Amino acid sequence: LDKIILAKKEEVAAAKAKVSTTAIEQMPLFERVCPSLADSLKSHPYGIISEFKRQSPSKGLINGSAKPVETAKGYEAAGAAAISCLTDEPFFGGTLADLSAVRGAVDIPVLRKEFIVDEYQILEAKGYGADIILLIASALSVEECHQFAAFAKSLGLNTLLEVHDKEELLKYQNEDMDVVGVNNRNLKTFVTDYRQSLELLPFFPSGTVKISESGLHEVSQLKELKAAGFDGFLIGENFMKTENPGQAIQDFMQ
Ligand code: IGP
Repeated sequence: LDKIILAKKEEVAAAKAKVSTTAIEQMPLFERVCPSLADSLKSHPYGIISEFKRQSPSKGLINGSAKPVETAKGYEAAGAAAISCLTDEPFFGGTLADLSAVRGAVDIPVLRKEFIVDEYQILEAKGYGADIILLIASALSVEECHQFAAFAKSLGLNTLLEVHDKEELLKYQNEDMDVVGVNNRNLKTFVTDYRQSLELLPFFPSGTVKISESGLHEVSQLKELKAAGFDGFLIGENFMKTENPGQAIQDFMQ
């Protein structure tokens, strides 16, 4: 993660030198009103945020031929509550062009899946059509996290806070976070275990909209987590590893 964050800071500095914040604020999508992620999770079966992900550091190439528009349309048609789109290129093979393509293809909320280290990326998220940003507790100080969430709120964006353990949950959670996600992937070992979500459950303040992220591949896991109190799920690889991710989520939810 440290390596990714360092690289990201350089990437953002280069992007800033190329495109001014004023230019981003003038993008046509910048003025949009973003739908609520929490509402969408509640009004869709299982509350699945399905992810467009070509590759990852832990799995390597997952899908070399998937197209963002077709995948996003397939996800929405199957009943996904939201779509997560990776925009990190060096590690995940995603781009801001993917985000624009996904935005143009669907009406459900879209998450810019990115390592946010600077407010500039939050402006970009809005300009390229995202409704939600991700803030990763492990990658940010508590102050940064709160500052970024407040900034996102001022733009009308939803914030998804990602935590890995009880310490992060208790330290980083605040009223500007719309949804909190437990990432079941251990960042040191890359091993996923959905029981991590169950373990953190008692430590959520009541009323928190919460999701479980990563390593989910069985409907039985979703049923168990849902019964325990989770409002939604972030699922990527299980759908992306197939030739037709839209069909895969449809089959999964049947
Ligand atoms: C999806 P999976 O195991 O279903 O493909 O996981 C999502 O949770 C994962 O891609 C993810 C991620 C992240 C990627 C969760 N947090 C932060 C990049 C950065």
